[in-house]
Amino acid sequence: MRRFFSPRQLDHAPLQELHNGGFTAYAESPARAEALLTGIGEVEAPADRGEAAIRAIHSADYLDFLKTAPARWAEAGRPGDVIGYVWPVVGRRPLNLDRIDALIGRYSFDASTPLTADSYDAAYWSVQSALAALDAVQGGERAAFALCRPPGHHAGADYLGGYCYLNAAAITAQAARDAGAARVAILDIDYHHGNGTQDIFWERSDVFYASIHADPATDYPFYWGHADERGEGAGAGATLNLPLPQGATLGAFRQAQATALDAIAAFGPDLLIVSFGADTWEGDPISHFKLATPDYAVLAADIAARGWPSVLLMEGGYAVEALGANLASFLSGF
Ligand code: OKP
Ligand code: ZN
Repeated sequence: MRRFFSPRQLDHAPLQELHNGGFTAYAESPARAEALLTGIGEVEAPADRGEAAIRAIHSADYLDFLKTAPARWAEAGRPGDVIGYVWPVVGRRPLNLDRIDALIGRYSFDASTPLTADSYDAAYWSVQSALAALDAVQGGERAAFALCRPPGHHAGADYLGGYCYLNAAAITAQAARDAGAARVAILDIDYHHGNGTQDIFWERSDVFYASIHADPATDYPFYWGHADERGEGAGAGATLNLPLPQGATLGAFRQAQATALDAIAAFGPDLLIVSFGADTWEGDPISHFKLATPDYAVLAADIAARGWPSVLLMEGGYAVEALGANLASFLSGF
């Protein structure tokens, strides 16, 4: 299987994040990518396909914010990376404020996602890796993998959060639509709900979003991913959330994935995009499912058995020592 990654994705390296009330070392580290690479050997660097596909999903003002906020932060005399401390309450007017602290609140939803001078560029190349994988599949490959890092599924059209800045899965789905795929499905099997992807396609019937994740009653991102969220308007029924309790093992996960795959089959996609997270692994430091390394091959085989052309994208996974083996297991099963 062809695999894509750009070394420029390593440049993004926030120092710390706000985690459970204190600052800790940033979990979404460049070391993650290095570890994932050990599991898959040689990778291809993606070509530069430009920003148009990104602009098809993310708003112009948000992209401008991502590029300019680090300089504004420095101009304001702030040390370290851009990080917010005030957020608008839902329903507040989106005032056109100018101060950097107001802007980061407007364009983010948490304090665990610092923005650095290198973040946009690294996220841009993460997206280019995804678009290269899409090109490979459109060129006739059965499946292709992109080592997306930073990840993307928490980023919305105009907000960052959850270590995510640009939503590679959403951008890839839209790029596939624009290239002629009538119906695209996204299967999200990261431990966390992909709130950004859900928001982006919430009212659309042409992109089906199915996610298996930790119950938001107990886990981040809390405000999205409950089972009764099914989409609205034209998108009613085109979102499927399958939350599982902490402690879930392969049996429950595999059954939920079969339910998701059946729903996707009923939808009838021309292309499948998989948001794959290895943070469902039993030893993950910030997550609470109990999948074992060989389980990923089983889950991947179940997906592959459906026969859809598939673009596989990396999302989370924070047990650095196990990432290579878990990714290798997943890709071997496919
Ligand atoms: C990103 B991905 C909990 C802090 C949570 C954010 C987690 C983002 C996960 N105290 N920090 O879905 O793997
Ligand atoms: Zn995750």
